[in-house]
Amino acid sequence: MYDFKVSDMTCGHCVATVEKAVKSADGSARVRVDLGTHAVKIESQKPAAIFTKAMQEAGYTGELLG
Ligand SMILES: [Cu+2]
Repeated sequence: MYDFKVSDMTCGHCVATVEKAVKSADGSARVRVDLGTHAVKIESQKPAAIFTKAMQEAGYTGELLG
């Protein structure tokens, strides 16, 4: 489980874009987004770096908290 904070995710459209980016990096990842706290929790066997990169490419700054 990776805990990301995506501070520049501000609306439902951002949530959809971030979710899509996560799924494009790992199609079997499970992702839960809380817009209020800018939290993006990802369950995946793949390394966290691929999600950081995918979010960056989608235009968002994903900060890995743990
Ligand atoms: Cu938005």
